[in-house]
Amino acid sequence: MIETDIELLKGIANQLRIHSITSTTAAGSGHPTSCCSAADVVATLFFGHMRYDAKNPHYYNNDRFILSKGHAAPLLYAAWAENGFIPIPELLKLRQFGNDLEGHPTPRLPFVDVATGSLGQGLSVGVGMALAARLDKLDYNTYVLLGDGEIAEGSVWEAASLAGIYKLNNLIAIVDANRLGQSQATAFGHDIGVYAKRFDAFGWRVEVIDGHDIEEIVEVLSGIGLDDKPLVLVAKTYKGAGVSFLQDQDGWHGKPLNKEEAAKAIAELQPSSKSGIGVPIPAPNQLPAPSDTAPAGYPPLNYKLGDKVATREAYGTALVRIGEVDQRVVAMDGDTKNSTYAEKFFKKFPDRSTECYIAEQNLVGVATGFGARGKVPFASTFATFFTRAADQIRVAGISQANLKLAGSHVGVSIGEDGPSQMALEDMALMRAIVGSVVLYPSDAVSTEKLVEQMALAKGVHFLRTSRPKSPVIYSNDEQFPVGGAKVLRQNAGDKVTVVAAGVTLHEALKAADALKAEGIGVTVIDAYSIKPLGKKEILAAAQKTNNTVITVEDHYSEGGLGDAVAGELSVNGVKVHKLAVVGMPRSGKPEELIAHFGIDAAAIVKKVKSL
Ligand SMILES: Cc1ncc(C[n+]2csc(CCOP(=O)(O)OP(=O)(O)O)c2C)c(N)n1
Ligand SMILES: [Mg+2]
Repeated sequence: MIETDIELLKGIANQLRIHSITSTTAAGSGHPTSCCSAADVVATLFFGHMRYDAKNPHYYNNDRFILSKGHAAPLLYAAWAENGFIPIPELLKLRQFGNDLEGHPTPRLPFVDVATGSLGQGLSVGVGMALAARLDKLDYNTYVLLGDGEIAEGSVWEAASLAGIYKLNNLIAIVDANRLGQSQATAFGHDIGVYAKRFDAFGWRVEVIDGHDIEEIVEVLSGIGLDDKPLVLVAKTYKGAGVSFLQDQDGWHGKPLNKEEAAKAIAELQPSSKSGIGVPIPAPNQLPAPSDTAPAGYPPLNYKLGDKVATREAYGTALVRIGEVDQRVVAMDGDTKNSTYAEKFFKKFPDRSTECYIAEQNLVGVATGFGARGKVPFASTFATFFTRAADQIRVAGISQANLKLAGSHVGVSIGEDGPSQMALEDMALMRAIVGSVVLYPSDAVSTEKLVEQMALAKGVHFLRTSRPKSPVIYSNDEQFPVGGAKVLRQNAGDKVTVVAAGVTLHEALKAADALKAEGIGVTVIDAYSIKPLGKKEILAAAQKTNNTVITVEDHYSEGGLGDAVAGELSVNGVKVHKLAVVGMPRSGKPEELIAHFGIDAAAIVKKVKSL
């Protein structure tokens, strides 16, 4: 037990304020006043309360800290400088090109687990981390610092709800209730009882405190884990606290001080500032490390050619098969697990499964949190509902998160449920995510093999699965390297190359058979890897068919397979004719709909003939 020195913490808080001001003044931009309001909380957490190895931010049993209000990045950097991790002069390189002290935190920095700054996402990640700690029987806590303006985001309440449901008493939220947002006061200003009531209703233990009273902060933090609820500190603070001409003033959000103002502010803070260097930081407990090794291999597949299996079902089967040999694999779903078939995993491995209920932004954030703790998280729902979490997925890309998304029920081929359930924009979204991999299998074998690779590789992966059953067309030992494509039909004299994936691949094969009977040869390619695209295979085939390609996809014509092929191969002179869903979809039988939208075998035959 390290004795708490209140005066020292007050001094460190002022030192953090000074760094926040000097670094943003040097950068000429940033959010010094947002740092000042939270400085007392951060000083208390980092210099005596949190248990962590400041030399090894990745240590698996370190307490985690998520700066959900990421614009206060200079404050976070100041804490990691005062604890000795960052050389203090480095702080003056804030926001400079080539320096990792970016405007908002990113995991380029070893003490940042996930990128923040798109407000409203940190608490979801914290829920994932708190669940991971529980699963791994580790005793680290997860602390999430939020702004009062920030908690207007619905995703915050999705996370708050799940934390309450799962009684995450290893999760601590701190709301920096400084009354102000960016352009004006928050809706509730300093009427912070409103926040207290809300968190209480979501199943949290609530402590309303003076966020500048270190004694009080220390006191309430000592109550962590005493009951079975997550804890929130609703901290009444002042934006710009500690500097007379900034404190509680509107109009200072996101503004650095000029040199004279900075000097004036520092003159006020300096006399009572203290260095954190050398202040003892409580060590984390030494507990057994969680399993972090990838399996040497996977149990074999056992499909028969022609078996009718939906790719969504093969996904569930695959998850169980890889989960058997890989303890890192965890699954979560948004109350669709009987449709996505994640329920197979949920039944087999309940401890490694998290029902996130119907809250897709939080679903993705929770998965990102698990990924940041070394798990291989597979999150599933209807593909179209992942588009609700577009921003979380985008930020996962920036975080270089290890995130596996499986979206089912894609395209018009879901049939009767109608347009609101059909994913027709998902490939466009997922392809645009930085560093993403987009996979679109057409049969059970390719699905299973692609899920294996998703588990083994790092990064954001999206698997697009279909509702209808389709025949197994590959043998159990076929390999599907990411970035490849399969040439399924090819003969000398073929007139055109048809590139398809998922349900339309089967239509392309039917079309090829029909055309063959009429003496017209076409090459058929399975583009199971949409990003990276199997460019080499497609180009080689196209060059043998007069550089003419037809793409067929159960997706809108914008941003999907056709655009991927055209975008990659136009420089090679390949002409791409797109068959895709155009116009407003509606309910109907899958066969009716793929015929109506011109992506079935008959439409392919017609297009080939027209060329
Ligand atoms: C999702 C999202 N919307 C808008 C912004 C722009 N923005 C950055 S900070 C901010 C105000 C935040 O207010 P608050 O959460 O109270 O933080 P404070 O600076 O007061 O601590 C806004 C609107 C953002 N970063 N993310
Ligand atoms: Mg605020």
